[in-house]
Amino acid sequence: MTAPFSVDRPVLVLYVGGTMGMVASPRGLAVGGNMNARLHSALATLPPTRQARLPAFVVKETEKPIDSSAATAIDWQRLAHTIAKDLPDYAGVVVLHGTDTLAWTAASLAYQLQGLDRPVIVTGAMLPLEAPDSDALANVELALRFATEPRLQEVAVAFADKLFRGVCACKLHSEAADAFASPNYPLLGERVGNDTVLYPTRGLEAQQRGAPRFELPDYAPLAAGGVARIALWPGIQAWQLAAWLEDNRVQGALLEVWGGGNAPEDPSLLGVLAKATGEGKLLAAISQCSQGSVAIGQYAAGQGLAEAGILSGDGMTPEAAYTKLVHLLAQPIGESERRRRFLTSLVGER
Ligand code: ASN
Repeated sequence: MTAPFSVDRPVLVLYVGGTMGMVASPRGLAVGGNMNARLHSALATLPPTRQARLPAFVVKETEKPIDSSAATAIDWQRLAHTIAKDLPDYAGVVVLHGTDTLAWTAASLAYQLQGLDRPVIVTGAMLPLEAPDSDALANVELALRFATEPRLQEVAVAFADKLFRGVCACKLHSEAADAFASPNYPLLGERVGNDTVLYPTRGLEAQQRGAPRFELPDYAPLAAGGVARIALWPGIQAWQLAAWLEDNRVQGALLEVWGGGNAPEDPSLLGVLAKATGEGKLLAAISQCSQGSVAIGQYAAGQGLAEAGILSGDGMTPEAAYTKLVHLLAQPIGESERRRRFLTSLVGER
């Protein structure tokens, strides 16, 4: 990660799985291979002026590309290691990923690859590369163009003509090509006509990139169920929460509470939360609303969460908050440092 940026280097395209590379099978769409040839022949159908604007690229496929619904924290870790190892040889990286958990991977990569000095762009498609009216080609083209943009120094998601901060993106539509959004942060860039436009003042380079400081801890212990995600519902019972939080294997949990940071004022429920934080478990809360933030303690109905030691997740997406808990719990740091870092913006996630 020390080699200086050079536009002379090619872009590394990593296919890890997802619909973009899928082909029909008797059981429905399944992961296909041979992405190098398939991408080159698809890009060759673009008008020559657009082809001329694409950088040279090298395609690599993971040993066993997957449907991203099967991804785990181990896959996030493996991908970050691959990128960290190969990055010095490339101007930037494009990850071709399934859309279902694309935002989770992008958020996790952002924490692992802190201080990036070049672009890592995650993209995918709602339809396979060869399908009629597929969005795949346009997404690859967009990602390749941004992957050689030296002012872009972070993990981003390129999708449907838009470039999002990776740790702020989420999939909001299950069918439309325009499937991704970044509810609490503006676009980092977008396609306007035939041009790709970057808004550099919104990027990490301008805010807090600093020196490369990759953090590549072992996620394996957490991947075995170490962090739970629990959305509250009206009428949730203390015993139900306890079933999750009293298990020794659970080291942290993301709670999805109401509105601006509210939960039932039920002493037994709050008691379960306080017991868990008292045992050193890392518990954080975000809102079930996808836009806006939580400010725990603003309402009386949220005071109990504050008193139980629940960390405020501010305006983080579930993907950003969850992967941050995994990342912090995987590191050999003390509880107070974990809590401090959770409340600090590490890569523009809050
Ligand atoms: N199931 C696919 C995946 O996430 C969905 C897609 O890529 N559009 O791998």
